[in-house]
Amino acid sequence: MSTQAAHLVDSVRAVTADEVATFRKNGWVKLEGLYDPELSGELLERLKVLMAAPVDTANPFQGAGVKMFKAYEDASKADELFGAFSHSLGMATAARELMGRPERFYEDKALCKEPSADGGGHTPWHQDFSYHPFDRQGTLLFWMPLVDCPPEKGTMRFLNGSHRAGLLGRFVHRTDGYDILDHFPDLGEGHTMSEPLHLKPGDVTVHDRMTLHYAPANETDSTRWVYTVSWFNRDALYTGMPCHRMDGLGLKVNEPLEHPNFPAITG
Ligand SMILES: O=C(O)CCC(=O)C(=O)O
Repeated sequence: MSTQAAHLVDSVRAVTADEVATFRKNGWVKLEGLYDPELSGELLERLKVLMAAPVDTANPFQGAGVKMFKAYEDASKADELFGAFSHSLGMATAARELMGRPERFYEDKALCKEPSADGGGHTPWHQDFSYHPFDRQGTLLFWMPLVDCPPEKGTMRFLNGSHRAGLLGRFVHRTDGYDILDHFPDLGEGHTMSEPLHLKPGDVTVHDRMTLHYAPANETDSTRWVYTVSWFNRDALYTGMPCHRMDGLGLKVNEPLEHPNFPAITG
């Protein structure tokens, strides 16, 4: 990797005490200018190349044309800049500071939402946690637009404080429009909804994967290019729940997820 690229990766700044407090209180936080916007421009060019190439259709999430967004997993394995950024000490440190405990790298995924005029839809209200085989909480996700993202491009909204609401179940698979807030209408009354967000390249939202969130459809005329990196509690034990990320890796139920795919990144 060039010196300039390494310099861009090193641009990840420290999170502040106020940001940590907001994250713990609301279950999410906006981090303005977490890293140099020049890095997002570089990542965007590389992502476009990766996603233009034929994809591994055996992986149901790799480039699958789901309506909420087009997902591309593991750019970190395909491209050294994505690898260096997603696994950087700066990101690992931010994850640890926000969650208040050591974290392990989990996964990276691009989520590209097409304009609604081209068939892109909204991402329904959900919690992420119930889709992953961890025996304990402490997972978080960095959501990083690689292009300017005003609210109408589909930035996420959160229910403040809902990370303490408990595990509420899976709803995203439903095709009848019924979502988690229809099932638990009181939730929407007990928690205020975050304001619409305008994120610029370099800005990030981070959410606890217990926090309820959704993203509206992209009402602009260009793709919402977003890159995400997530982390999980380093003490978590594997539950054995089927998950394409873990299946076939030889992990043992009730044991830590010690595997090169999930490194503990320390300074
Ligand atoms: O990007 C989106 O539309 C939703 C993403 C999301 O729900 C997540 O990353 O947990």
